Amino acid sequence: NLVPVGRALLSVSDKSGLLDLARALAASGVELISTGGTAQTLRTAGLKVRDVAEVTGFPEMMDGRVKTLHPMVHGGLLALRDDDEHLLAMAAHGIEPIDLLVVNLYPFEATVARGGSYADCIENIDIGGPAMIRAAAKNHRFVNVVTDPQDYAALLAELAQNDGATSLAFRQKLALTAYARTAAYDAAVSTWMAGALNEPAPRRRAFAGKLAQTLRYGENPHQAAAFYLDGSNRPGVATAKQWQGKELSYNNINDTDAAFELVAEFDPAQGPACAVIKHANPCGVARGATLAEAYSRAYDCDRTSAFGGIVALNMPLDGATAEKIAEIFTEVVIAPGADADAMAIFAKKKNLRLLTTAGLPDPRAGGLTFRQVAGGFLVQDRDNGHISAADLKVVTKRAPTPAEIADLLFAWNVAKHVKSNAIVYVKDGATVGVGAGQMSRVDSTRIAARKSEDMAEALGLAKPLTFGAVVASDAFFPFADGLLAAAAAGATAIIQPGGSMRDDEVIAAADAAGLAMVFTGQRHFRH
Ligand code: 93A
Repeated sequence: NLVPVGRALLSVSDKSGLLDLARALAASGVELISTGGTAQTLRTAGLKVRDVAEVTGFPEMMDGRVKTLHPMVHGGLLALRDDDEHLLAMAAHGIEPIDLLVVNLYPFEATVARGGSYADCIENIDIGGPAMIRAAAKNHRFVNVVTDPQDYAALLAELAQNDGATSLAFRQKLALTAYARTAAYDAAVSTWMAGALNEPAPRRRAFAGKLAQTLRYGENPHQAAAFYLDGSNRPGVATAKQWQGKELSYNNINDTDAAFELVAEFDPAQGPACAVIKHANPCGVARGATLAEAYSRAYDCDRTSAFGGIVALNMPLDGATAEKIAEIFTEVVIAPGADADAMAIFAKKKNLRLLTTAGLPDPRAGGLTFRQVAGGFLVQDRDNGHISAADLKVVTKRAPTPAEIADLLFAWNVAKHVKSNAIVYVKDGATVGVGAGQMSRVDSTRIAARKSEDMAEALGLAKPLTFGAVVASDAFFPFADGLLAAAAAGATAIIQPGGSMRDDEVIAAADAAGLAMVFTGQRHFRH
């Protein structure tokens, strides 16, 4: 199954690594054929190359839209070298076999990313490239196809090892990569068109990502896993720079994402904020006068759970905050930057992973989220819902005070990022109890209060901090019991969507307990 490489067609938009590859191929006697720009680059470097126009007998035309779309090219890629009829057809038409195709496509994704116009994006949809890639990949029994400059070295190593030939196993791997590339390319076109035409995002779409890295394992060690990029370039764990520490695990990536998306809800223009995450749920979120104080207050919500947690900051990490974080075992810290002091402090903590990003994600941005079910997957718009003070409807006799309103909105923003049923107690811009992921809302309410009791005991406080706190509930209270549990824990005000059949009963219970309650009219389930 070793097939020698005698002729190569090179047609690349990204010309990085091209010359080294072409030189090595030419040195081992491989004949080079190329399209306009690629041929010019090769010639300028002194390499001998045949123009594809000479092979096809047609000039490149229509602004390059038609250069390689020709039987002389596609016949050379698709012909079966062990089929008499194919060989006769090649002979009859003077078609020469092409054994190696090196193509990377017009930079469609990059054109979209830099905000190219509609016409610009359309012009950057490569047609001839994918056609050749798919042809060569189909004929991998004989043909090699390389679509990524990162694979040039592996190709040269394979050729060197086999005296100028490649193995079937190698060509099969190349073909698999090639089809992943053309599928991702067309998915990017479909995604862009859905946006350009304002088509409701989840409909009529193909989805694909680009492999960023294979992971050691998935959620558990017996599960293989990998990390894919969706090409959106959104600031976050996918595009962050890792400065130190071991490679991120599957769970680290998931939790780091949860942490950063949550902290991004807190506008840095209004001061520092910090979120500490465990198992994708926050165990503490706080604002502070300084970043270090925000971290300490977040940590104080649930010190037990914060151990081995993931910390996200809404501002660049500074030395004082780094020192505080370094006091306990922390898996990952993510922030929109880090100063030299912070870097020096973390450098001594080799296992701590530090990630920095170019900025914060926009919590109001659109986008899609995915969830798998057996036999399919669910697609929906991101939950980018947002509430401000003006949207709140006071439903109780007592209206919340301005301080309560600030905390209610804070709690609401946190609840959006807590697995349902979510109950979040907040006091003075810091969570003091979080109840997550329970099947009954009243259980979440009790768990949050109990955590606060535990912290009060640990901190030597007379009373749990839920006394005088406000509470957010991600969805309505179906009965008064959850609200009564919050009142029993000492809560003074409540924020919730409203809309229960028993709203009247719940409102009456709030009035009877002297609570202020506001409805948002918007729900934040998160499963
Ligand atoms: O416009 S195309 O879709 N029509 C073609 O026939 C064609 N053949 C190759 N674009 C085509 N290509 C692409 O041109 C390749 O995929 C590659 O990205 C690019 C290389 O052009 P040049 O060598 O002129 O820089």
